[in-house]
Amino acid sequence: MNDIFETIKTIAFEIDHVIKAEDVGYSDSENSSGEDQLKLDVQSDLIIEKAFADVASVKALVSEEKEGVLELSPTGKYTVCYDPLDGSSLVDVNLSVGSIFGIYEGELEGKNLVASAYTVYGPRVELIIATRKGKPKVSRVIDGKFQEVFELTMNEKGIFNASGGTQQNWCDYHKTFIDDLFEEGYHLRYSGGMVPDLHQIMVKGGGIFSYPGTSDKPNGKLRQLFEVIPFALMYEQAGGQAINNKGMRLLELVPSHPHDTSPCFFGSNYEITALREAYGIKV
Ligand code: AFP
Repeated sequence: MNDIFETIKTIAFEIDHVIKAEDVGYSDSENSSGEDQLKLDVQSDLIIEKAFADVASVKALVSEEKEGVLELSPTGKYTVCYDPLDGSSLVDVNLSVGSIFGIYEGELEGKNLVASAYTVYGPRVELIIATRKGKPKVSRVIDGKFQEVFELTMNEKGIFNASGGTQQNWCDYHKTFIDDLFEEGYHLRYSGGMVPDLHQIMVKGGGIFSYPGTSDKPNGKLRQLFEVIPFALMYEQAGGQAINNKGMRLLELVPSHPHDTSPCFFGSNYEITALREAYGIKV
């Protein structure tokens, strides 16, 4: 998989350059989830598609920005599912954004995710890689190249509480769960970008990020293949947990369509235990 990780590093430099140099306006198109695409989404998608075109181990690509599967090398072993520029609507306000990659071997489902990676384009450019072995590794661009700086390890309990979705559309027990954490002294942290929000919780040692099912979006907003499952591997390997609203590990999800979403909760052990209680999930 090293060729894939090296390609992701090249992609990170290119997308970072485009974010800094290019127009942040809307393109004329929508993505497969019906959302308006920014020019940056389209450009980032093209950069990734071109970069993987000649990587022999990549059998196919599935992009959050496109419908369907793009077949590449017939002898390749892996399918790379990616969100080219998650949180792109935050670029105009100059907040951090990121790219997310899930590397699957076999059918596109959680148990076949062999590795995941995400890039953070912020004040610094960082790349985090998780495999099924060991802690996720954080590399940072120093002197023009990625250098490993530390490993992600989550504490048993954190201090941050981040929940997505419109509060008026939360169900009562989600609202109670979130309010109770604030009553306990948790700090609100929510930028509206999945990458920086989940990254912050892991780097600072713990807490919880929720994107619940809501009355307007019963299956949440975040996509299983490109966002939810890749981050589930990160959290589990860092010593945390990642489950859905029924208590199922997100790494066991089986999407029936590439763009399926799922309610999702990523956190340290203490907060996920509290979530199970609040949601009435039996262990
Ligand atoms: P954009 O790519 O449209 O900026 O959406 C970002 C995102 O998919 C994810 O990065 C956030 O966690 C989530 O949406 C925020 O959604 P809410 O605004 O509904 O909380």
